[in-house]
Amino acid sequence: MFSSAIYTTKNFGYGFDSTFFDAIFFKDSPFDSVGTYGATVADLNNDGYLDIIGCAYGYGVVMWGSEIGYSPFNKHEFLSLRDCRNVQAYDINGDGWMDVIFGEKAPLSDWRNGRITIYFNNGGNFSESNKLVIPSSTNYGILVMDFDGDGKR
Ligand SMILES: [Ca+2]
Ligand SMILES: [Ca+2]
Repeated sequence: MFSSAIYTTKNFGYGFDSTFFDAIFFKDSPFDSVGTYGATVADLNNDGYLDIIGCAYGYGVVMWGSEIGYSPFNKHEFLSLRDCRNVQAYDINGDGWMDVIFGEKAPLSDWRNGRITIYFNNGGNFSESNKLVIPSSTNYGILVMDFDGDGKR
């Protein structure tokens, strides 16, 4: 029995995605939603079903989409993230597989010690040995774009 639930809200044209999620419960208790921060959607394993990537309780989670929707038993967790606050999906290295970029909050005792962690997508799989960690201050939002117009982000 799942108590996981996903609520969608239509975006009326002033946001980035045609659909965004205003609340996502990643775990078995509805109270866990208090730990959920940023979330986005992308088809990470190129199977035609949108996957949900989010920050829940400080770590990152991918909920794999499938023909039956989403299940708390069909997910990938990024447990080494420190205090994940936001996430974006973008194909950083241009290999046709969406990579995920997490923004992590710095501890209160050291506000300069936040991080941005990029997990590179290896054929729909993510691993701790295939990531890039960029030091940062606390970041609550990430925007990936082509700043210099060379076709690379
Ligand atoms: Ca998918
Ligand atoms: Ca990629």
